Amino acid sequence: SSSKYPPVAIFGVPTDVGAGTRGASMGPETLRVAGLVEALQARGVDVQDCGNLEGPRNPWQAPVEGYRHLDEVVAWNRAVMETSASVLGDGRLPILLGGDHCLAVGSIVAVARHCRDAGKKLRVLWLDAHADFNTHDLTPSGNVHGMPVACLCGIGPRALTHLGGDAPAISPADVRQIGIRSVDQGEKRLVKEHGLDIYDMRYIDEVGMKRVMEEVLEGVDEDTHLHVSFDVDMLDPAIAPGTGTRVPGGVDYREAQLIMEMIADTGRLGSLDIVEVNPALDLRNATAVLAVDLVESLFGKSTLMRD
Ligand code: 4U7
Ligand code: MN
Ligand code: MN
Ligand code: MN
Repeated sequence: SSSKYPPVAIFGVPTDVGAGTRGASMGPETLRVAGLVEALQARGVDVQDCGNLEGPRNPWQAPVEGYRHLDEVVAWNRAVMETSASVLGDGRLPILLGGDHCLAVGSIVAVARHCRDAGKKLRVLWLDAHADFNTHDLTPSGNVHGMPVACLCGIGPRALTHLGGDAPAISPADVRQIGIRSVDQGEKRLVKEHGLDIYDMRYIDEVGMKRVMEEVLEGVDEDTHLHVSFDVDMLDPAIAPGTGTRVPGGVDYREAQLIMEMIADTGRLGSLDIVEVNPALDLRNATAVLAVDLVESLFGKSTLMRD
């Protein structure tokens, strides 16, 4: 094909076991309805839609030892890890359609192992309002979607930290977080202790998104695999109301486009999660439509005349 992107494989993960609000389980279908596959094909990308994974239902229980639904979270993540690994093994770029953000554990464990085998450097771009660095004793909710970055860095329940066998899957030095504006009290301390590289909303306001992205992408070269974990609650709720944990003061439309455009310019995108889209809270599918619009930019569609 004429596309400068590798072929992609899309798979849906219809669950909200890690979330505190129901409805993200409907994310995969709503992203398809918003035209994700067609938008990628229009970019010249070879797209395979693998359908949806299966897993346990959401039991909707109170936390047990600081975790809600840990067994179910682990089961879904195991399926995600296996699917993502097999997609990468086929030479395709995996696109996970969540589902809630707990699924990034399985997704990134698979990507990290792939990078190790291929001798590539991994950089994870975590686009989110939240740092997702909670632990069972710090979490105010018990919701595991607030914990995936900590789990990936080796802090969390053994079933998740060791999902891929060895731990930690990644180092905090591999991660750049963008759009952050809600970090819990104890979580703040832990984030500082581990030196997580956070580009929060205040920093974005002060220096501008262009400079933020230059810093975030510094050192990315031909041996780098970029993993983008896109929690749609990074976006301002005024443009993306369809998500369970809205936080005011988010990334606006042009800033979000610039994030995606500057990632596209590197040509190093290797894998993608699109998570936390909740159509039950949305207005006319606006959030999924916006997510698809942003994915087009991530795959090189420029709003200006640079194609
Ligand atoms: B998401 C929260 F307390 N920090 O842990 C928590 F504010 O994947 C929210 O980023 C976590 O959407 C949000 O429950 C998880 C809360
Ligand atoms: Mn998140
Ligand atoms: Mn979030
Ligand atoms: Mn959320």
